[in-house]
Amino acid sequence: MATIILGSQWGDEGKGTSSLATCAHQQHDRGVAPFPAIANANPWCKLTDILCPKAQLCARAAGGHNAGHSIVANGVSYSFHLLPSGLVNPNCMNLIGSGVVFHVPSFFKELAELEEKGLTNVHDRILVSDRCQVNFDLHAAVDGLEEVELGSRAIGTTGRGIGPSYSTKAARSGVRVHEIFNEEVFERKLRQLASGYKKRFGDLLQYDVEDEIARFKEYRPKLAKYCVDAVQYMKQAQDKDFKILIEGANALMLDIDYGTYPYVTSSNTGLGGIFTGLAINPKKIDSVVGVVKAYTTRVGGGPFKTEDLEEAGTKLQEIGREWGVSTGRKRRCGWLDLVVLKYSTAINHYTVLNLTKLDVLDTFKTIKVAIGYKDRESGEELEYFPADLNSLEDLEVIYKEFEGWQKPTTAARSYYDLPKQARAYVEFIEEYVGVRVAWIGTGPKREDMIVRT
Ligand code: 2SA
Ligand code: GDP
Ligand code: MG
Repeated sequence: MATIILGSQWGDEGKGTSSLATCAHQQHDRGVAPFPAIANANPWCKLTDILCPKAQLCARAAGGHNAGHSIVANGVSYSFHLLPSGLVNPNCMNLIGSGVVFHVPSFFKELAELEEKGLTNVHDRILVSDRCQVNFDLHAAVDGLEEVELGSRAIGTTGRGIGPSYSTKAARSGVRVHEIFNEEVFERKLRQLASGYKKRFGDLLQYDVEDEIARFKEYRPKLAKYCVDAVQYMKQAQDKDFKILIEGANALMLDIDYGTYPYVTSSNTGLGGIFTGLAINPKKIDSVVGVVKAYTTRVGGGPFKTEDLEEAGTKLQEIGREWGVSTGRKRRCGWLDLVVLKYSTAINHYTVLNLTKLDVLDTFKTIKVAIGYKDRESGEELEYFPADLNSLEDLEVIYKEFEGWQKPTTAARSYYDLPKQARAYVEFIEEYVGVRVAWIGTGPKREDMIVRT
């Protein structure tokens, strides 16, 4: 069976932490190749037996090394960008699915960093689909130039070449991972791609295709052992009824079709992207976990109706330590927007919610939540998120105010340890969106997660 973990807002909701929770320790079928058999012992996963499927495989479906998941496990802080965060669990196999844009240097760099931090066997527990598109350094160079071209309308990308990689994929001029191993085809296609961009940007493009080709001569022999036919691999995993955890990257409001276009990333970050990026059987999905931050953050440009540019926003940014995991950029902060969450739920069909970072609200006297938008002129109220971003400008936010609990919540271990005002907040959210909040994050550590039974 499979559990899908998806970001419900603009990202950085704590999906990595949520994934870790679902990667509970388990003892699986010894010797079922190609899944390694590893003894079970995962001290940080004490709560997870209650609720979570015990993942044997953690898979990513879309995005690239623009994602950033921070996880604190056993007192060590890990950062994941391109790799699935299931690598933290020594029992878990990990797969980079076909919908991911794959940056080879980042792959090796991230593996080395995780090894340095003490994670074991990482090279034996990671596989990459040979159908992934290759994200070249060329794409990053183009990403930067496209942002400059946009001027004041820049997206605020991570600069990781994500947009250009998906563009070349859609234009059918991209290079796939399996093509890396056909040197002649690989070099011809990369030179062609570079010359196309050279025509467009001229000398502005600071990029040497022969350098990148030379770097791939080194990567090629090292990379082969990680590449698999992910369709066959997923089929085998599902036939054997393995417990699969699918880790979403970015979040619904950054989805290329459903997000705040054009201020989005270039993949389908919602439920749809899981099916195109991984050959998962819909009948095997037993839950879709929507991860919801107790307030809202966004990195980069684009609309954000509940953004608070005053004291509250600054306080959320500081207490929540809201900095990008990949780029270190400050995240914009504001109140929870239930219009966004309801919209996100209508697309991703969450079966359960994980509310995170409730503790960040601990010291607020009053907490605001958006429950609707109102047209400034006509007074007409709107409960759904509109497609036209221009129309958003004419809308003002209708807030509901909650009394703050002004007590620490991090020590709470059960739902009824939470102050009653915090419970009222949680219950309002679940009532508004009609989905149960089953987990509540009250701190960055694994154990700071209340499981509601
Ligand atoms: P891109 O680089 O083309 O995907 O950027 C397009 C938009 O998507 C946003 N985006 C993100 N937003 C939040 N978190 C992301 N991951 C990192 C993190 C970000 C970081 O976890 O902190 O380190 O800055 C992420 N990745 C992409 C991006 O800000 C653009 O608005
Ligand atoms: P992701 O991209 O959704 O995986 O989220 P990020 O890792 O980019 O950002 C979430 C940050 O919040 C990380 O630094 C986590 O360690 C931290 N975090 C996760 N859950 C909680 C929580 O419940 N409380 C607090 N204070 N921090 C949390
Ligand atoms: Mg993140």
